[in-house]
Amino acid sequence: MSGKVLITGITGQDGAYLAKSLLDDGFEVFGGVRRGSVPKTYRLDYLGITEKVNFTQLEITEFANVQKVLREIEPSYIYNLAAQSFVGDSFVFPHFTSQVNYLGLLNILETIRVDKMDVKVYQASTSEMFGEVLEKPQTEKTPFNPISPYGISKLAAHHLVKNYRQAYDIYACSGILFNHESELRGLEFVSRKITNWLAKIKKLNFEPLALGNLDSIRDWGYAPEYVDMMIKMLKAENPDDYVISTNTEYSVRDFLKFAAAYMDFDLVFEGKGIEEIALDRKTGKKIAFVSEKYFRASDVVYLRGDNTKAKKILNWKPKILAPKIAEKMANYDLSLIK
Ligand code: NAP
Ligand code: G4F
Repeated sequence: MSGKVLITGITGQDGAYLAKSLLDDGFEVFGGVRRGSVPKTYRLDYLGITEKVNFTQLEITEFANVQKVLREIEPSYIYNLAAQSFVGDSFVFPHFTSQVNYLGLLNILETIRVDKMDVKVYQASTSEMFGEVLEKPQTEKTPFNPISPYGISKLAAHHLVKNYRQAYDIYACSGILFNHESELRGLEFVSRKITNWLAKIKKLNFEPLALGNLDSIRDWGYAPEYVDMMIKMLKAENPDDYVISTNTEYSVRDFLKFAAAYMDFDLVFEGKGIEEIALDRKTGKKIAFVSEKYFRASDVVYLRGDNTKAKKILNWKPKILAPKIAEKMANYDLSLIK
């Protein structure tokens, strides 16, 4: 395969893995990067692809900038991954979150419509749109019921994709991706927060880890497997939306136990609610505790995706599940500490 691809959000977890897969497939990859006071290419550096990417300055909330970038590159494919992607922060920055997550996509789709561009668009939708879930497990047909400013902004963008596909015959599709983690996950997300902090307890004798809702359940997959699915979606003849998930469920407490076990901590939990603590059975040392600080104004407490459609139509099957993901991430975070 070949052709020009624009990835917005290339410096993020998924952007980096996606760029690697597309470069391996022979595509010419352009990456949108917004200005910062320090370089942000560490994930691309880790994958050894920084020199292979064509970088372009992109602030997705600026219509004129989006127009300029699309007109200059004339990509055949756009993967819109740019987002304020941290649900917790969306309660603090709801306006900013909708500007990036909704208006950013509108800027792309409007440019395509006005210029009549021949381009396929992938939009990063999310299981957070299911919110307080109305069905278990969730499928492409499950009604949405978001309960965070992030979920609401992403649902608006999801509807925009459907609208531009229907009204203007633009090839645009959404991947409804459930949580996916990796060694390159941001430190603010619970999986990486756990593995990174436990490694510091193990090797540097750090203080215990503070967490929020340990009972929250997620369907965790492995990010490199999920970006391959994004590519399959744009290779398909017709645009469509797909749930991408593992159809398994684990709690935050489970993930903590998996990562702890890999580091040789045998966790035992004591207390209830915000009094709960996790001790290492062997040493009696406190490893983690619950803190009100990490609870959200409203939290999605159950997500599990039915990936039957993706399996059937795109022949995709995830192999790496939460216990293995926790091990891989724990191993990586231990290796970062000399
Ligand atoms: P991430 O690591 O937070 O990366 C987000 C990317 O968006 C970064 O490159 C960031 O750039 C860029 N960005 C943010 N605001 C921007 C703006 N105003 N203009 C241009 N670029 C901007 O997220 P991720 O985990 O890779 O997720 C990728 C996408 O999938 C996101 O849209 C996310 O909402 C969605 N999603 C993720 C998951 C998941 O579990 N990972 C699940 C479902 C959906 P900086 O480096 O400058 O911050
Ligand atoms: O790791 P999280 O912050 O991920 P969340 O909120 O599910 O969002 C991620 O997945 C979405 C797909 O479903 C993406 F769209 C989104 O961009 C992002 O990638 O939190 C997971 C769960 C939540 O219920 C949270 O309340 O873990 C709970 N949690 C408990 N203690 C914590 C903590 N979350 C964080 N970040 N930090 C804690 O200390």
